[in-house]
Amino acid sequence: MAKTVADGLWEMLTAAGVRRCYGIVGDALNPVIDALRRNGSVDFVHVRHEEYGAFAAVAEACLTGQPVVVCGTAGPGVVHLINGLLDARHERAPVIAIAGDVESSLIDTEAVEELNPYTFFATASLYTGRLINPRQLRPVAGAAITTAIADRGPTVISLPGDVAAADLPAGSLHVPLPAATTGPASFEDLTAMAELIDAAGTVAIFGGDGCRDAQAEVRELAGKLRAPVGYSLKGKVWLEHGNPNAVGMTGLLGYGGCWDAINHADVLLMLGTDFPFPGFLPGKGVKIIQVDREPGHLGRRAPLALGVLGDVRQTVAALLPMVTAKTSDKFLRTHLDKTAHFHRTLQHYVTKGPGLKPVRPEYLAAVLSELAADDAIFTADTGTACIWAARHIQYGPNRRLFGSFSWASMASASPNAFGAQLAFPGRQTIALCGDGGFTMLALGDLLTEVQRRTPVVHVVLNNGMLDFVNIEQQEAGFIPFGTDFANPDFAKVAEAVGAKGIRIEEPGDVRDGIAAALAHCGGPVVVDVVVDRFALSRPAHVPAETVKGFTLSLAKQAVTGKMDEVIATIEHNVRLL
Ligand SMILES: Cc1ncc(C[n+]2csc(CCOP(=O)(O)OP(=O)(O)O)c2C)c(N)n1
Ligand SMILES: [Mg+2]
Repeated sequence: MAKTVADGLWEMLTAAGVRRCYGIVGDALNPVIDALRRNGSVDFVHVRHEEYGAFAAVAEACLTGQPVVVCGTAGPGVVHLINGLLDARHERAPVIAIAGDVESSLIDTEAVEELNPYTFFATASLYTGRLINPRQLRPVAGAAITTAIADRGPTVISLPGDVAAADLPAGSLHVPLPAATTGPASFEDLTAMAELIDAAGTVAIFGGDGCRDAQAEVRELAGKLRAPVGYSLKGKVWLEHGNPNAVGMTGLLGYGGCWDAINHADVLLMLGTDFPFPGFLPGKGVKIIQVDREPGHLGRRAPLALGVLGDVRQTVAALLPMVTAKTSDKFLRTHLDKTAHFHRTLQHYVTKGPGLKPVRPEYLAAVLSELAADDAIFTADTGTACIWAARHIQYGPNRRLFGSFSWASMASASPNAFGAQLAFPGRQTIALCGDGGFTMLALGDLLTEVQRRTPVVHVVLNNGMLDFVNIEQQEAGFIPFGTDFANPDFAKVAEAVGAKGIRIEEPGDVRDGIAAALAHCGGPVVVDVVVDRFALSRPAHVPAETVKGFTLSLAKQAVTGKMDEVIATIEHNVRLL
C-alpha cells in the first residue's frame, strides 16, 4: 500500500518525540487512526470524552516536556477539545491537536459538522493550519510541531479525511527541532538589578514555575540577601521544601508571612511568575524587579522598577556574584516567625481531625501527605481541593503538584492524573477531586481507566456542593444559591464499573482508607470522603472587601431564615475566624 498523508504526518510527529495520542475517532479521523495503527509506535488512548484526553495530554506534556497529540473528529468532536487546549495554552504545554475536518470539497458550504478551525481555535492555538492539499504536509505539520515545542503551547492541524487518505507526495518530511532556550539577562540588566538590590535595606523574593530549574540558585541568593522567599502555587513545589527562607504563599490560598514580606520589602524580586492576582502584589512603595523569559509577562501584573528578560536560573546565577551580602536578618526573622505561627494555626483542624465528624478536609489532606510516596504526583481540581493541596500536602524534592492553576477549569485533576500515570507508570498519581469536578468529567472516563487498568487514586471531596463558589458568593455578600447537589455513594458507583471503591464517613477510617487506596494496584480507586461542607480557609491576608462580603452574607442568611447555616459556618471554623 502506498503511503498516505496520514502516514507522513505520524512519521513527522514521532520524529518530534510524540509517543501518545488521546482522543475519539470518527469519519475524518479514520484514515489518521488507521495510519497510527500501521505506524505502531504511538499509544492511542481511546477516551470517552475528548476534553478528558486533552487534560490528560496537558499533564503528560508538561510533566515530561515532550509533545503529546490529541485528536477529535470534525465539528462536535473537535469542539470538545477546546477547554483542554485553552488549559494547554496557559500551562505552556506542547499539545498538538489533529482536528478532523469536513471533506475538502465541502469546505465553506456549511456542510454537516463543518467548523472554521481558524476562528474556532483562535483563542487557544498558537498556530492553526488547514491541510487541504497533500503538498502542505511538510510546512503545515512542521509549523505545528515547531511552534508547539519552541513556543510551548497548543497548535492545531485541521485535516479533512480525503486529504489524510491521499497519497503522500515525494520529498523530505524532516522537521529541524528548535531548542527552546533563553539565556541569562543582559549585562546592563544584571548591573541595574544589582544596583537596586544593593541600595535596598530589605529584599523579598516571590517565585513561580519559572524557578523549576533554579531551586539551588534562588535559595543561595535568598541566603545571601537574607530575603524571605514566597511563591505562587506553581512555584511552591520548587521553592518551599528545604528552604530556610520559605514564607508561604500569597493570594486567596495564601498562608504564612508571604503577603507581608512582599508588600513591605524595599525591593521585591519576582522570579519566573505570572501570578495573576494583582490585588495581592504591591502597588506602590515597593520597587519590583521582575525576571521572566516571556516578555509579555513583564509588568503586566504590577508596575515595575525593572523588567528583565532572561532565564531565571542563568540570570540568578549571573547575579549572585554581583550583589553584596546583607547583614541584618531582622526582616527575614519577622516573616519566618509569622510563617511558623500560621503553620501552627493551620495544624488545628489537622490535630483535632481524628475526632471531628464530618471529616475535616485539612485532616484528610494531611493524612494523604503523610502516607503518599515520596515521589507521588498530586493533581488538584479547581475548587477547595486547591486550598487543601496548597496548605496541607508537603511536596519535598520529588513530589509534584499539577492542576489547571492558570486557566482554572474545573475537573482537570482526574485526567491530569491519568496522563501523569501513563507517562510515569508505577509512580503514585493522586487526584484530589471536587465532587462537582468528579461528576463533571471524571466519571465517564473512569471507564477508560478501568479498561486500561490505570492505577489512578481519586480522592473525592464529597461536600455535596460547589463549595468554592459557595464561599465566593459569601465573600461577595450574596446568599449562597445554585451550589447544592445530591451525590450518590461514589464508592458504590466505582465498584459497579469495575474500579475499587472506598467510602469514608468516619474520621477514624481516614487513615486506613487512604492507605488501602494507595496500596491498590491494577486499576483505579475512588475514595469517596464525606467532608465537612462548612470548612473554610482563612488567607494570611484577608482583603477588606472579603470581610465585608462575608459579614453581609451571614447577615442576609440570618434574616432569611438560614440561621442554621450561619451557626454551622461559625461553629465549624471558630479557630480560623
Ligand atoms: C468548567 C468550569 N465551570 C465552572 C467553573 C467555576 N467554578 C470554579 S470552582 C467551582 C466549584 C467546584 O466544585 P467542586 O468540584 O465540587 O469542588 P469544591 O469547591 O466543592 O471542593 C466552580 C463551579 C470553573 N472554574 N470551570
Ligand atoms: Mg464540592
